[in-house]
Amino acid sequence: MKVGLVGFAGSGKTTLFNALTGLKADTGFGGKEAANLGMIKVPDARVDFLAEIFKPKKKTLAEIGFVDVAGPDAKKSEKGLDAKLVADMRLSDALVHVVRGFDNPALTRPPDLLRDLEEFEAEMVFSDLVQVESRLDRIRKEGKKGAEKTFFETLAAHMEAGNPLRTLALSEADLASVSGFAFLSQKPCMVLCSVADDAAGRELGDDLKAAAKKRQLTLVHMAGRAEAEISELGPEEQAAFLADLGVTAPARARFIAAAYAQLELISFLTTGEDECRAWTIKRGTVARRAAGKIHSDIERGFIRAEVIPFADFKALGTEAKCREAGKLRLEGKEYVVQDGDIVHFRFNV
Ligand SMILES: Nc1nc2c(ncn2[C@@H]2O[C@H](COP(=O)(O)OP(=O)(O)O)[C@@H](O)[C@H]2O)c(=O)[nH]1
Ligand SMILES: [Mg+2]
Repeated sequence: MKVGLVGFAGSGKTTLFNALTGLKADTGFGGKEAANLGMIKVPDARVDFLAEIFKPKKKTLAEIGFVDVAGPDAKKSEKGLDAKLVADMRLSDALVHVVRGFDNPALTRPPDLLRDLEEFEAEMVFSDLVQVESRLDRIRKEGKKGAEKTFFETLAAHMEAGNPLRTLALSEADLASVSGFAFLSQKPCMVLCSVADDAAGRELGDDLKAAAKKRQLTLVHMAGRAEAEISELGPEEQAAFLADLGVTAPARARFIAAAYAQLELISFLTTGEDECRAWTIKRGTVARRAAGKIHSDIERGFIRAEVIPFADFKALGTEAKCREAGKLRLEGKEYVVQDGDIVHFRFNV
């Protein structure tokens, strides 16, 4: 899972990247071209519980990988999706769009969450529209008629009206047929408002909420710079400073909760003497694909999955008792894995 942090230059992306990952990448405009890469571990009490019981050599939490995509130089323009930026964004599984609500002295425009949200979302839609138009040009040149032309015309019309592709209901087959484009406005996305310290504990405006809802985007807001500083402190100090800001949990915890919901992520679990581990998958993933998260051999040689829901395991305490109580199920390759499933894959290579 790779999440791209995107947004206009100077919107506070790298500062948030630091707050979320605990790293210390350079902020401000250094003319830096390379993207920052980092991971956040997803705290999971279920993994802790399993590790208590199995006493494995290793306990491994799920991770979300972050790419702080290097934005264009602010002096060239305050916005702009150059080719490299778009290419980086297309490689992300999901996007977190950072919008600026704090005053940045390096920029001429005053902060405006709604304006930035609408403008940058429009840029992403535009970049997709250019791709669709170029496909349509080719279809027209080749004199083709029929379903393909109609389909791409539908996409174009939707975007010309200013709508992201994510709000267009498409069939599974249609989605698969355009997956190669890696459309930006179709990616799972949430909007992270980086706000001034005194706004951290306040509700966001209704106009902003409406603009997000129209685009099927979740909004999260946090005081990026303060959170980045707080993330460097010890646990007790953190709690005191967070209370001052008017928030109850650190940025990372709030972010993970929102990201799992908006990006439709769940975790399944594996246990053993070597390792107890959580694996992140998209909701709706079938057992065979989930097995591929662990190893491609397990996906290829998939025979079946032995599944115990975590709640049952927690209540009964051992695998043997779960088996006796009929809580261990055998599932086939098309089984849709559920959040908290403890899965043991049977496979042959
Ligand atoms: N006041 C304030 N300044 C911030 C905040 N977040 C970032 N900044 C400052 O804004 C500038 C740009 O931030 P940066 O994270 O580098 O933005 P990026 O270009 O999107 O990566 C830096 O000087 C930061 O110190 C914030 O929450 N509040
Ligand atoms: Mg940056």
